[in-house]
Amino acid sequence: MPRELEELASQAFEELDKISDPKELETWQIRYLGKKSPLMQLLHSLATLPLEERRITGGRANEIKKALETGLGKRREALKEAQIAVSLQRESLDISLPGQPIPLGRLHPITQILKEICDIFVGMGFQVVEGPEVEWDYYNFEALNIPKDHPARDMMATLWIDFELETGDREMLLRTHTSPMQIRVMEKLRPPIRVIVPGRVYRHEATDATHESMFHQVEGLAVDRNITLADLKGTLFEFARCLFGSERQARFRCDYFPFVEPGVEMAIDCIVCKGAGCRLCGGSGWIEILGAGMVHPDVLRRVNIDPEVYTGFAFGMGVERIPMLRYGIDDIRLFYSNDLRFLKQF
Ligand code: 2NL
Repeated sequence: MPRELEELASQAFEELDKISDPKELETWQIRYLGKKSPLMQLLHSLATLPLEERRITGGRANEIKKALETGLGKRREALKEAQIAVSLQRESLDISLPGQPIPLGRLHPITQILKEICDIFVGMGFQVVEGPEVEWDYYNFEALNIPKDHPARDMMATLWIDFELETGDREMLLRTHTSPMQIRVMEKLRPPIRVIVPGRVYRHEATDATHESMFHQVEGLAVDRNITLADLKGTLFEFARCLFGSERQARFRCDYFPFVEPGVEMAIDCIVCKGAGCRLCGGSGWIEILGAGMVHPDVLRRVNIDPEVYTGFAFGMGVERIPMLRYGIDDIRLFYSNDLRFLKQF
């Protein structure tokens, strides 16, 4: 019996050493330490043995049982540790790896400059209003002293909406400037009025480096008692210095727009050569940035504002030109061709 016992023990230890899986370990435990295992059967039947044999066999069997139990415990521990090591390895996170960059959106450069312009005038007490891009001939032309046969209509090549009255006249268009909204404001509100109108405008023109069929304008209007050309000059000079730098000089010259009298054009000293003359300013030292004037009395009368009591100044500027000057952009079409390599620079 003791020899069989020893063989059983050495077989059990040999198998135990090869076990690498908890399920196998369970099977092993049932086989060698379970109720029906030879070792346990033997321990149960000890009472039937003669005293001397019982002592020797029993003592050895109990030793082996203890040794197997210890071996089992160690193996179980080892397997558990190996499993933890594997899962730690699998779930390990390299926190030194660079993260996935989240692409950030940004405002279009024209949106940015529109906001900058509007903010300057808001700081001087103007209110921002926006209006429809599809307009009536009346608001875009007639109300602004531009009747059907007026040559100014040729200057603003118009995109007409395909819609005719019984008279054959086309009456709807894409606005060629944002002035129609100022007419709407003067129809609704009574002075004092101070509004600024940013927005898209449209022209029926071939596209090139300095012309787009859609571009942006900001126009402004102030109507009150005692408004003079000095208010116009002061307001617009202050605007130019906010936008282009406090050292800017401004020059006002006569110009003609049908809806103002007198009309002026404002230029600033060239932001590149500071007036000396260069390629940007065409050698003149001056850059024209906007048109303006005192609102024509006929325009005021048409919206029921008495020109004997109230006067006003108005101005308008193209928006795309400003970042073009500021950043040296030589083609207006870059703003609207959706090339991220260009747009991401702003
Ligand atoms: C330019 C010049 C100008 C106005 C716009 C205006 C509007 C009303 C009445 C009188 Cl409702 N005037 N706007 C006046 C002078 C010039 O724009 O070169 N724009 C790009």
